[in-house]
Amino acid sequence: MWAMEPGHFLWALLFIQPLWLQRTDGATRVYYLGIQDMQWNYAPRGRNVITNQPLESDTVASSFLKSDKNRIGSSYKKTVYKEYSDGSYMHEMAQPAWLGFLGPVLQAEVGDVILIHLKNFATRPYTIHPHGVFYEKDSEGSLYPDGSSGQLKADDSVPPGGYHIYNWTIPESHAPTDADPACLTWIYHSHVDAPRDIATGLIGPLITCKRGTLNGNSPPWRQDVDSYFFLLFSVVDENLSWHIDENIASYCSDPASVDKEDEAFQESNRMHAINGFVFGNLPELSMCAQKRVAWHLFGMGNEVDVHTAFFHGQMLTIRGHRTDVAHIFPATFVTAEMVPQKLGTWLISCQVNSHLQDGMQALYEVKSCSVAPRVSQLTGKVRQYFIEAHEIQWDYGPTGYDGSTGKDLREPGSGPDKFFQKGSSRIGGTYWKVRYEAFQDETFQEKVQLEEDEHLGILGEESLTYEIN
Ligand SMILES: [Cu+2]
Repeated sequence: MWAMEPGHFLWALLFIQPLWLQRTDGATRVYYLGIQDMQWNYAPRGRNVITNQPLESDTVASSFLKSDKNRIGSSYKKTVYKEYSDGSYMHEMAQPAWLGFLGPVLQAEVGDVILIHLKNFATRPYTIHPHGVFYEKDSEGSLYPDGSSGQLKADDSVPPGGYHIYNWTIPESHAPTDADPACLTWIYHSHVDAPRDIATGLIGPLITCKRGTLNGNSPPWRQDVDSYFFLLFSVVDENLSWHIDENIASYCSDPASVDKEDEAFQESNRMHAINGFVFGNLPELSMCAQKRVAWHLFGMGNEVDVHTAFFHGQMLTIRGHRTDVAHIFPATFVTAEMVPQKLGTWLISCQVNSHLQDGMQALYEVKSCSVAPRVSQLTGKVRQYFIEAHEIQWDYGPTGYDGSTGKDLREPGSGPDKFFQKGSSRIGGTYWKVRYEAFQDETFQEKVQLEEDEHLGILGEESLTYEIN
């Protein structure tokens, strides 16, 4: 009978053990993710929640959301990551409604292992590829000619019906630094054809936290904040989706009339979304006043995906600096912290003009949650300003000359003449504008005149500054 010396057996165990087990001192966090097709509605409330208008009376919102003979409307087939309770993939885990079509929140601490059991229930090959964690070639989930083969290639494309286990770790080299917040914002996404896979819906959030941040619950919860949210700002380009033809066939009433190259058709499929919701349809962003809130913000997409996320009414701290606007670019990950001070319903909007108009807005609610409101402890002065909105004619080139060339701004062919030449179909260099002007008191009779404010031009005449004592 075959037998092994006890000492040899231990040595054998050491070598059988997968490498990732030796690199960690933390928890092993196992996730069962299934890739599933689903129908997604970008505006489940059927109206522009921000303007409180039905779609019919909102021409901008309806250009994206109303289906027609050659328009898809608000619903699209997508393919997304879903989380299941175990390897039977029978019981889908509940997700907060505000997460939209994003995949489940993956969380881990420094020293942990993340094991993703990925099963593909969809009809194309997909993968899962992470940012912010350590992986070997068998767990990268990105298809490109990296010279890997065999078992190291299986992660690069999981076919329909296929299954793969991805091993990711968070070693010290990937840990949040002392200057970082407790948890860093990352993402995961499919990377067979990343732009098309992501536009189809395969993207989700991931955080890596300092040791001791997550509690032992299932799912774990950050102990350092009262609530935390994940927001994806993206002009989701459904024209890139693998399902564009099926969506045309399913939702356009006359699919044959669709010209996929038509710019207006393409624009109607660019959904200016936060977590896949447009025009204030994002639900249940609710938090407590005076409690710590973390916002994990990220962008994805194209050159249009330059976003400035403005949180009305509250302040954010990002990288140790106070701000109320977060800057988000494609594949940019921002961790912002907030302690909401003011109760009520507040707006989150991208401040890029066209994005704001085209629906990239959501509402969040700050509740009292039995914490006594903070007593104001202001010790500074009361600074009172009397400001009048005043119509003026503003000349953009009052000297009449180009300061860099000395030429007349209206000289034909000079370059500036296209802005300053006045004609039957040109306005020229002077425009009616409205400017804030400061007055001495509530009679609004005597203007505040400060020589040093001359450089302000069209800006308000007296700058409003506050000093902190
Ligand atoms: Cu934007």
